[in-house]
Amino acid sequence: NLIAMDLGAVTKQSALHAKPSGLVLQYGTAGFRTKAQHLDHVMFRMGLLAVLRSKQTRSTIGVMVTASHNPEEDNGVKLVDPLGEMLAPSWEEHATRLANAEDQDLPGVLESISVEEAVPLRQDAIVVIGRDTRPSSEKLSQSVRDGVAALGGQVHDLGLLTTPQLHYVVCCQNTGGRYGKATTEGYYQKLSRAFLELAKQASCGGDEHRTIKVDCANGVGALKLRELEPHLAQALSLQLVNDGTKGKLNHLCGADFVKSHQQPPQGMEMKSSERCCSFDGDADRIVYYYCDAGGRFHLIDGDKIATLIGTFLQELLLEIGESLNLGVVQTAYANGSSTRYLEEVMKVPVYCAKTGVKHLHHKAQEFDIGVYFEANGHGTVLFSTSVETKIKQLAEELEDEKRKAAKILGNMIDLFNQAAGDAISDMLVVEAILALKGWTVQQWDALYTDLPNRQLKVKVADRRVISTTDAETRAVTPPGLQEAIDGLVQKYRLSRAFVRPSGTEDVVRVYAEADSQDSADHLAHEVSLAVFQLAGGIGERPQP
Ligand code: G16
Repeated sequence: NLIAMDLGAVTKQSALHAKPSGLVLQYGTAGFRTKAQHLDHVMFRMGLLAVLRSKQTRSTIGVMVTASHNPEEDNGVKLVDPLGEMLAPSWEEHATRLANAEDQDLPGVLESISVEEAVPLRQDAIVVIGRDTRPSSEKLSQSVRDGVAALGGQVHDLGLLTTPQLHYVVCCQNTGGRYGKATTEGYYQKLSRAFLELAKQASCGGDEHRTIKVDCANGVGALKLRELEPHLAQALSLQLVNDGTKGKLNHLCGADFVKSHQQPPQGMEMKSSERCCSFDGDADRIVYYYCDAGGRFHLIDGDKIATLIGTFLQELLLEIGESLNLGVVQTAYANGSSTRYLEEVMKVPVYCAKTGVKHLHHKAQEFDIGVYFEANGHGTVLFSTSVETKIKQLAEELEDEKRKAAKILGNMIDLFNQAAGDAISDMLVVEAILALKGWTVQQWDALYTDLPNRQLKVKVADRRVISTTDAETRAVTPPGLQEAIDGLVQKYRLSRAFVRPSGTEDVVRVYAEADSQDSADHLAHEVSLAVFQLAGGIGERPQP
């Protein structure tokens, strides 16, 4: 029978991708991530799993080989579900089980997943693969291909790709082209067409040639921006920094570095008030920043991107005369000032989800228009199908100013990558909004003032000793940790702090905010010490 034949091929192939014994990995915030040399068997097995998922959903499934913001030596893999979303949670469990099975148990685990999920084994399977620019990625994506082939699946290897491009392609592939053409060329065409329309609408009052400096984290974003640029017909010029020609991926550059260190990336020369932005290693995150006349660095993070977008969409809806239900989803890392601004000034409902776009995306789907962004710059906007249809219809039916606003909104809908947070798409969205509003980067920044904050990492023997509740804002274990944090927070004004185990790095993350930078720094340090003492810190004690 078919399954017996397949499993024979799997066992033979799997011997070439043996699992280091004793290694245990978890499907974390964004798939598996660890040192690249430990991932060969995981890649092969995710190829196998993608075939089962593809058969079960009768759809194309994506596999992305990347460790995104992690150091160059790391790598990782995540699966992309039929509509371009992150893998369903029950399949994350299968992924973990499969990745950790000892070699001899692999056929048994595959069989039990197939039975549990009622996978129609005779169904064809198609898997699309993408990878980032890490030195280890090419070989690891070959291991994914081997896994897909071992179970008789068909592979489309798209090679170097940004993560959001893979999500886009998978979504297009499974929606019969309604979302766009399922190629990178189709992606550039869709985004640039919408952007050029918006640029035209913005330039009615003057010259709208814009330039932006982009730190590409020495990653795949640089290659893809170079492919996109000719499509932008000079409505936007891109000056690429850290384009991968010399520096190391994510090293002293990229969105994660800029956000967590609150300083510009290496190699970025900023003239006063110039708009600059940073992508991360696989171009799914973006943060903006600029220097003022006094040389002070100002970070504009995901919260402020969400606020700009939310404000603009609200204004458009008002002009069109449509009251739709617009909500914003954030995580515990959202700056307190941003949440206050959204709730009190914009008067929109705000929800706090657990870290990981999969959680935010899910919540955002509950709204007509769901804006979701993590403070680290990962996010997008989701429009319900009925809203999309309605707005595009109104753009034909309405007159004058209302029609103009509906057209702008229609193009905005096309400009967002609704399959995933996307640095390229988000950058074009921000550039279009600033042009349409005639805003400078300072005007945008002035929407509200961030509360000073600090993020730190603490090394512990086993970060799983920390468990959390209330969207990760409170620690349940180890005993005494939350009480310690509560006591420390009380010492400072306007303060808040929480800790959580990272799902992408082997660290515990600490976040603190307070009324001054000094207080935020002290609070973060004291909380780090509490983690070190109560959660089994290893190595050097956290230094102030
Ligand atoms: C991934 C996730 C993000 C998350 C980040 C950090 O980003 O996609 O949603 O915020 O990891 O997660 P953690 O704090 O659990 O390590 P990326 O850009 O690395 O894919």
